[in-house]
Amino acid sequence: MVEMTVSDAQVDEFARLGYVRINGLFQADEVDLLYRISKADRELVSQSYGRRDAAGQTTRLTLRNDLDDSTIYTAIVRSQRVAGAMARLLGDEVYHYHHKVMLKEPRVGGAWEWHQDYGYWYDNGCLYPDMASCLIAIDPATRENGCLQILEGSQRLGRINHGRTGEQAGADLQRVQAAMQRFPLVYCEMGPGDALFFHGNLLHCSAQNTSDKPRWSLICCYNTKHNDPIITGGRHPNYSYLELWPDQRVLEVGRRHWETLQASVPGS
Ligand SMILES: O=C(O)CCC(=O)C(=O)O
Repeated sequence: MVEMTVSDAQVDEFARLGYVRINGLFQADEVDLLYRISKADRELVSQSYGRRDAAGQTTRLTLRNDLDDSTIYTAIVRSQRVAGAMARLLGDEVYHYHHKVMLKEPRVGGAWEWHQDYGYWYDNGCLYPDMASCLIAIDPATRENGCLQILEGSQRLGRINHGRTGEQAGADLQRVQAAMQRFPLVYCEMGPGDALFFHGNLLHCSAQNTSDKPRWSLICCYNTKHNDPIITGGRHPNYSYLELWPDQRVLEVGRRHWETLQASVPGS
């Protein structure tokens, strides 16, 4: 069982490059459960909604501000491996800001335009950009199925203004183009269970999925305790203590979640 702690070198890398990638953060049996559960979870799909990109193509996601302790998603959000690592990277206690499953479907899955997450989290009353996400691949993510793209080190630009691009918030394109000449573009091709921790000001996007393979991922987003939003009633929650769970809970909770899903299948 992996008891993950982030090294000083990784903390330094996160500060310099705006991201840290940890391959195999979730082991085969854990990610296999996450895969089976998410693909069989009819509620997840029925609660999903679409966001149109600039070209009019739609990509879907299911976003949750709340934690349901009987689900594998929550066990991952609460895990030392993700939340504990995130606290180390951001240098403070973190709380759950939201999590989402991105459902980029074959052939139809639209793009996510260039943006910074803090570009719009700012509007929720967060004073500091001390916020970050951890993307965990459920399906293999490749250039063909529209893997995440990042501009390495671009978090150093600070927050860029965002406007509407399709139904999404996109960063000012003149600045994105200038940033593209200054920071290396990295295609984050990932295998199931690989994780990418990335800073709220890191410029990122993903292309349309023109392949015949889905690209689903779980993204867990955290805010720091010192950055409790200055307004209440925003799109995502204000600070509340996040209880962290030992890493083995992912398998324990995941197995129970899978059994519950199977028991709910008509005719089972
Ligand atoms: O996973 C993707 O394709 C993009 C996700 C993203 O940009 C985000 O969640 O901010």
